[in-house]
Amino acid sequence: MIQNINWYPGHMKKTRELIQENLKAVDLVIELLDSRIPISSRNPIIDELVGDKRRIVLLGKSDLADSEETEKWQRYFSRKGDKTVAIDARSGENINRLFSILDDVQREQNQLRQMNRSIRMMVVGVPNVGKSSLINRLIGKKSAKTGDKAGVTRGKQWVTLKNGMQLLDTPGILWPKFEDQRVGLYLAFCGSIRDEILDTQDLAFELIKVLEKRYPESLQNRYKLDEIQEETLDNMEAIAFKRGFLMPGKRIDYERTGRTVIDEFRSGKLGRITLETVPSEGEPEND
Ligand SMILES: Nc1nc2c(ncn2[C@@H]2O[C@H](COP(=O)(O)OP(=O)(O)OP(=O)(O)O)[C@@H](O)[C@H]2O)c(=O)[nH]1
Ligand SMILES: [Mg+2]
Repeated sequence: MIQNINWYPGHMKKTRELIQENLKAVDLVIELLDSRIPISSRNPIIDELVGDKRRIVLLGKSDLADSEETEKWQRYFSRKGDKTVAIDARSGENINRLFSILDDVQREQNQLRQMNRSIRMMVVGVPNVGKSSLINRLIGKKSAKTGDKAGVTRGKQWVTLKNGMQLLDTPGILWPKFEDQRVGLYLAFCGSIRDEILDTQDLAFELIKVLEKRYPESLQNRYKLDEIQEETLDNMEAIAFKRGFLMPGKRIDYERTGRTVIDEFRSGKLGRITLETVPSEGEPEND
């Protein structure tokens, strides 16, 4: 049930330890967020973990998000002082922009330290946000694993990026922190929580409810609905009828309807959708 989405305190502790340990070995942290839910996909402990380390904020899966909203988010994070780039690891969009920022950081660091070496970095983010896809993009085809590096804790695997920089090859999974139920829901919508622990029908119901408010026209167009009705259940049933998701006796197949809406949202078939908008006065505007 939706009410029971939860995280395990043990995960959080392990993550914290792992990231803290790995942080010692890097100059820079690449924080990967989901463009559709930049607040919910951001683990609040990251600020504390990263401390004074340089950080680049990436708005990932930007191809699935509303580009106007993504631009607003970019400005929001830039105002907070972090270099921010919206990327699409599938097409490689803006990866070059990221590389040029990495160059700048390396130049700065080398000037500061009066040295000349490649910067080292790690990628952190919630499950399924696209960490591995990003890392593969950064590595490109020609790179090779470099194995342990002298002076770095044994066992850590480094990979060399296209531009010669070093990246820790185990992405830091930040287990989501559910400050409220909404955060859990939004992470579930976007696939950061294992579907096995979720109830498809409930989840879809909640997603439709959010879409009714934020993107009614997307729902209406995709499912050819005559209108958006007041009650979410009515809209869900209308979707089922339009798609013919009925069981013997004309009973509605809620499971299949729910699965379809969730899958079509996640794959972008419902259009480019951003669920969380930039907060105006400190608080996220959620619906
Ligand atoms: N549309 C779109 N899909 C993406 C993008 N980046 C990753 N994906 C997809 O998102 C899913 C998860 O990507 P991964 O790179 O495995 O994510 P991860 O963060 O490494 O996931 P975990 O290792 O499970 O934590 C895959 O189906 C990817 O194809 C993107 O920029 N756009
Ligand atoms: Mg991965």
